[in-house]
Amino acid sequence: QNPIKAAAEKIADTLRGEESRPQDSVPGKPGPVSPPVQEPTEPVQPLPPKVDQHGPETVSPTGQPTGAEQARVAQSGAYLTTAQGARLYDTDHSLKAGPRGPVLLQDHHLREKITHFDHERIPERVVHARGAAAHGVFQAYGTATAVSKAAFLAKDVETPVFVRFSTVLGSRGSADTVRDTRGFATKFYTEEGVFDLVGNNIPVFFIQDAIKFPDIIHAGKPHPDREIPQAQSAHDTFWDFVTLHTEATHHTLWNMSDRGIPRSYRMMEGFGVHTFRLVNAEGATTLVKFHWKPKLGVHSLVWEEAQIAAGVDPDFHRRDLAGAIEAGAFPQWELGIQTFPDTPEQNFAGIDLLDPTKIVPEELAPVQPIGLLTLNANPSNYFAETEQVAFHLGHLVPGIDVTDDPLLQGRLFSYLDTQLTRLGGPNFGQLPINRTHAPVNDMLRDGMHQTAVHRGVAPYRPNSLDGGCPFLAGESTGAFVEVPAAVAASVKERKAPASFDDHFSQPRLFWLSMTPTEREHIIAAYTFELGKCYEQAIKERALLVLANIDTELCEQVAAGLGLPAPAGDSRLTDPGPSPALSQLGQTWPLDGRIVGIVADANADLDGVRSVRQATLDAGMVPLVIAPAGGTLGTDDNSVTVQRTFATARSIEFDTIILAGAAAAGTDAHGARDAKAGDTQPTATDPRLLLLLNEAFRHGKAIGAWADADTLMADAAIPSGAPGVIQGDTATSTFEQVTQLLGAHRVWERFPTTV
Ligand code: HDD
Repeated sequence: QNPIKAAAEKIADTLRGEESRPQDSVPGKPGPVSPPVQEPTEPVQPLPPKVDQHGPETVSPTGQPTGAEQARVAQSGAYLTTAQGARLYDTDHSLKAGPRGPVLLQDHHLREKITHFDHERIPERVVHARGAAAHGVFQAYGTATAVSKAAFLAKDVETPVFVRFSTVLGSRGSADTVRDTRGFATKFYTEEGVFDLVGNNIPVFFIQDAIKFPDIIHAGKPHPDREIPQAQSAHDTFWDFVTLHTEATHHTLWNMSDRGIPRSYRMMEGFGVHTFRLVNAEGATTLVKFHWKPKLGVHSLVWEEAQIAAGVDPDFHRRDLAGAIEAGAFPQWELGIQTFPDTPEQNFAGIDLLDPTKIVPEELAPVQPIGLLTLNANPSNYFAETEQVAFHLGHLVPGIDVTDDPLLQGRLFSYLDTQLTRLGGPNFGQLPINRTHAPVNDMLRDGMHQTAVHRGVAPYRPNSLDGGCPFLAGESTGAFVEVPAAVAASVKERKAPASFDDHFSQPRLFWLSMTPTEREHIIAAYTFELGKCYEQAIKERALLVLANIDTELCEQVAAGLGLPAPAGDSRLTDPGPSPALSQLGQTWPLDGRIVGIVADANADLDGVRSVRQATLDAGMVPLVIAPAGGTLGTDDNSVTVQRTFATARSIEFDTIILAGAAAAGTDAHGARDAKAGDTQPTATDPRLLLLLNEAFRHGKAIGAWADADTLMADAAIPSGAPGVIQGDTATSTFEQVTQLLGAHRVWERFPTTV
């Protein structure tokens, strides 16, 4: 058989989804994962779509593939065709009058190819333009049935989901690791219709009323004259606004904390932010706040890592999410609710539940778990799924309703409206990623991009010509009926309630809940961001705001800016800490963590192999780093190199382990300096020293199982420093390092200046 034809047929088979998933890799089922965790970036057959990828309509409620319907529609048959299905014999040359002649207008393929290309882009999201997403499954515990009749919350019900994470300010091509809030939007394809939970990784918002949203976003986006800086809050307009509009203080403080620079989307909390209203089968209502709790804990980068990643790997978070899912380390979150009685005051412990700049501390209202989210499949096509997904807070199901939070109310308008421009018309709900899994029988008709072929002659009610169809449902037949919540009789006015006036006591609560290390990071963040502002008046105003949070915070930032600190506010109270707000002090699972193993040809390669295996066994990803690429050791027992001193940067690794002789620093010379026939050891490669020094300063565990004193000293790592392990064997070194990894970083090394 013609080999090209054979290859084409193989690709066609793959596109039809005929390859089978490994039997034991059951997406959505927590527990042992398969295939075993491996380096995410290693190319693995089959060709795309790979086993870790799904299209929107290829996943059953349990996450099982149901047949690659989408791939079939978009790509069926082995031959390249026009959009009309005519097979093509050449796509490399335009039709010309002779080989050197002018191009002929009649070349339909040329015109179709170029025209389609010219229109490939759609407007990016006005906010949250940069994002990454994954498919998954939500498995309800049944613990919410007392407060909500939503069918997908009933015990053991499994619901397919699509989750999109994002940054707020940057453009679609901006870096992942900038200091910003992260979006956490979840689409539940329930049997009663789509439910969207459109939240953030920060539980409070900058503003209390949606009418201020254009103001905060205009202030945060790049300056309108030069369009700089990209994806940053460290500039005058942002700080101008948030210091004049002090209801932004709480959210800004969270942004300046480690929450503004997450280590991974997999290690972020998510919050519905607003208070929602749940309704149970008896019609009783409860006010709730939604929380996503990551199984891997809440972890952050340090600022220097975030900055390095923005240059070295701008796709850091996107790559991490896709890589973990591809490797079988499926990220998981528990969905939880804080519940509050639905009283006319809509107030809990003195906190106005309609004010989206306030949290209710978990110590006052514990988060009760109601289900488990597992992300188990990467999208097959970024544009079709991640870019075209359209979330909306008005996508509700019976059992979940909104409240009068003025921020939420404005959002209910904005999300539908924005899709009309972004997705080009009112039929975006028909896009595969947005389609509900419930039966649809609407009377919406026509419009741009209508792909449904509606039948009947009477798209109106009442009608007799279509036999009265479709019929109206009642509550007993699953209708979504708004909760008849009372509205206090009042007059029309543009005002906020007095209970929205307190802008500082919760920022102070947050500050007082931080450990010294976290406080140090906050001080450094404010000092950096305000240091990037030009206008003195803005810096001075920011210090006045900080004086209302905490005197020490204000004084330290003032010292960094070289400005006098305004007098502390004598009215500062002590609300007491909420320990749940701190990210430190616990031990977390290690799934998907990256272990860098530095080795060279003279290293203890048996030890390297055993550390690699132990890393895999622990559900982590080992990456061997060597002076140059290729393999180390003899052909039949070699170790593959995944990173070289040129491609490895410390940000990628959660720990660095130095193998045997490499640790001595005598032979780990760079490929750059090495020459064939070198017998004498050359000086240690400066890139290795940088790797170690950065890993040290960023609080990462470092291990070695040969005498590494000289190398550590050269890398400016003090002798006896915490978290630097000198082991006897590969195994004991690995074990000691692993002990440290559970705490995420070696916190004893902080505070530092990063
Ligand atoms: Fe918003 C997108 C989260 C307030 C207007 N928002 C968007 C996304 C997230 C949030 C996660 C990205 C969804 C995706 O991945 O497609 N937004 C929030 C949260 C808010 C919030 C947690 C406050 C609690 N948003 C907010 C307000 C307005 C908007 C007050 C307007 C008045 N948001 C939008 C939008 C976007 C959006 C312009 C842009 C793209 C889109 O909706 O689909 O409509």
